[in-house]
Amino acid sequence: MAELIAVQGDITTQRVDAIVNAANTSLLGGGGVDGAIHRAAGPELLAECRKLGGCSTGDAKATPGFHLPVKWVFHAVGPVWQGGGRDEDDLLANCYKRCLELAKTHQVKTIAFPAISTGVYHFPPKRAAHIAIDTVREFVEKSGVEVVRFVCFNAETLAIYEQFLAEPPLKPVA
Ligand code: AR6
Repeated sequence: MAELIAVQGDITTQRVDAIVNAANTSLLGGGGVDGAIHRAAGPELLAECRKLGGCSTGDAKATPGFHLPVKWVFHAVGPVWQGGGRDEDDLLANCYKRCLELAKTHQVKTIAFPAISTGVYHFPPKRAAHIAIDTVREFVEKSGVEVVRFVCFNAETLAIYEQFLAEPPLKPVA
């Protein structure tokens, strides 16, 4: 059984095989997690991202971690919250699913996720945490990932994740 844990901290200092970036469709950097990851990885990351030709919302693409203490960065593009009627839930879930598929491809055993879309994209944090945890629970075993770390930037987000992780899964875990 994979271990799912929540911690408070900065995703750029996590020592895991892969960290996930909350990117935008250009994949050319931004603020928040994206800015922090690009600063810590160095300019090689932007050069590599330029080769990827952008990324659709709900999808994710992999690059090396360069100066980060990780082998991989999975750049996921979460949806901008527009009230919930624009397929935002499914697009957010797909980010987590795609990252676990990339983890399988690259034989990643430990991965850290930020709370995708809950910053400047304004996805409601509790709703986003439920989707993150449910989706990871659904796909983690087939991905081969052994440890999933949800990295929360503040104590409020950590409290939400800790509460939801303590609840039994809605769907039985395969
Ligand atoms: N480590 C972990 N979590 C962080 C960090 C960090 N270093 N910095 C911020 N957070 P956001 P989004 C939290 O805005 O909503 C960028 O400009 C933050 O508190 O980074 O998906 C991209 O280029 C929040 O809970 O991502 C896109 O244009 C969460 O990470 C856009 O923002 C996500 O906040 C993506 O917006």
